[in-house]
Amino acid sequence: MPTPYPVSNFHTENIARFASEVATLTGGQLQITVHANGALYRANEIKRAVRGGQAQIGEIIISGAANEDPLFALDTIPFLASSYSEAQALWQASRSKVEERFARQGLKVLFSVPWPPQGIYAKVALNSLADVKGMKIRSYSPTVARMIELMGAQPVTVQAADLSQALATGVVSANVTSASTGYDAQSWEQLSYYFDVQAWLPKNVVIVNQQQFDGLDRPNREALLKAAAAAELRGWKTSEEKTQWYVEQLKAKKMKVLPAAAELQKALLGIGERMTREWLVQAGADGQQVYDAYRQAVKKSFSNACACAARLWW
Ligand code: PCA
Repeated sequence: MPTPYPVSNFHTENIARFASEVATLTGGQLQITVHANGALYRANEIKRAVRGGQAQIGEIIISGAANEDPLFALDTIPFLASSYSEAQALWQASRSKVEERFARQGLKVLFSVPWPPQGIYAKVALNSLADVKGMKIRSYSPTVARMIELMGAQPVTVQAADLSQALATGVVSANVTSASTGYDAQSWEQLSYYFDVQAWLPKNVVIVNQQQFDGLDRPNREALLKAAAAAELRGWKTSEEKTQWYVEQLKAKKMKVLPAAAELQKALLGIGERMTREWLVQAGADGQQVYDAYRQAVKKSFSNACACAARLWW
């Protein structure tokens, strides 16, 4: 089972526990060997390896495949879902369509877990888009790259496993990610600021090759699904619980953790609005259906007190 992130990351820890539960539930018949940190397949190769059956199961970030289908881009649209409860509502609204898109590629989704909210790391204070103009900013997906372009900066795709090196060698001077990956990459060694923008919560999925899954006997299939359901619940809980801890670690390393300055925030919200509109055009009727279901769910459950108050276009 190839996975992209370090052994000590909470996603990987969750997956290690999933693997051990599968072994227990199947009485040792089904053994999953986790190869973390892009060591077996690089982050951007894992999906193809699972499709081709070179690896039976793997972990990917959904938005890494955003160029293949707009449904894979939904959870990286800035400010569409920027809290855990909104991210959960978005997942409930989109899950069946996302699963169907993976199914078309012969992949079965076992479970999905979000990253903590995404912010911007930089060497210098960022107050407005003028401060990022032309800056080389690290991206991990086509949607993130699009946002960086709209910010007037230059996106450079760097996988998490290569992030520390890219920062150390000056390939990029800023980064878009969570407090979690910022911590894993020891960002304080090169970067001084973390703007805790809380722009979106991208999700990873654990996918299994459908044919390989179908080849398992029934008790083993059921064990896999049972462990997967538990891993999803546990993963969402841990992600949310650990967010503050990660932010505290950045502060302890003397990073300046700040909200985005008002002018920058306004510009980013405008980019979110534009990217939402662009997405709706690309995603067609299916996209509109998911979007409407999500909006309705958010309006119903959070009414006045929601983070979506910032979304002036709603
Ligand atoms: N960490 C991953 C994806 C999003 C996140 O928080 C990364 O930066 O590659």
